[in-house]
Amino acid sequence: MDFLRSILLSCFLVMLIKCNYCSSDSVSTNLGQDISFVSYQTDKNQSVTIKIPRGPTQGGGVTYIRWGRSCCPSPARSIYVGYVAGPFYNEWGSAASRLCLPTEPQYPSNEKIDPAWAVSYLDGAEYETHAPGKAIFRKDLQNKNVPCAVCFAPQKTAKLMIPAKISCPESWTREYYGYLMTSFRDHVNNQYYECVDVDAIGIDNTTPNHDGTLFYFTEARCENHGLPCGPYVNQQALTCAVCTK
Ligand SMILES: [Ca+2]
Ligand SMILES: [Ca+2]
Repeated sequence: MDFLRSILLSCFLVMLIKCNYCSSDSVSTNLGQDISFVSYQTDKNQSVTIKIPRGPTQGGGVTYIRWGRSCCPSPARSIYVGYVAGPFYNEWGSAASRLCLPTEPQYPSNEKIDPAWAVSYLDGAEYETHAPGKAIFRKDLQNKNVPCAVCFAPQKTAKLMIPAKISCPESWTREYYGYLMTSFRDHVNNQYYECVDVDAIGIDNTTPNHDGTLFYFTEARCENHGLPCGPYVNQQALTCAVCTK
């Protein structure tokens, strides 16, 4: 916002100069204070000061997906909630990302795709947390399907997912934290890392195993794999934090 104000003020100053109201040497400002001003000398040697109240310094907001939940943390607002979906875990091709599908899709055309194979498939998402997940998430999410919420955090200008942290840097707001999850290391469909909420839930009545696109814990390997042991621990689920500012 300050950058935009600087540009607007610069344009204003250029307009003043072009209109021969003043020379650039006679112009002064106090940008950065609560009330900005521009002072200049008119061609009749009169001193004129224009006050420009400062607007809010916050930005227009950012969006993020809260994986594993169907609501947004206050004061963020929910744009929509839905079902996580992505490519089948063991097929080549398609995409490398999951989507938060809305619960009410819109199909403006009734035309079927023919031939049926000339498409990219989206499948529902399942937790593959197995036995360790019962302790880590304090509930059994195995094979349950994954909800999501698309959230809008007003008055923010930046967002950041930090792996291996549950806290955010000073002056940042933690939107949520959880566990860093992605596709299985030996499946052919590669996926981005996503931050699944620490209080993740499963969609009701989705316990049957249909696979689809799958979420696994991520583990940092410290021994003989390049990461320092001590801060990083083998066989321990990596965390994550989603931060805004
Ligand atoms: Ca399922
Ligand atoms: Ca499964």
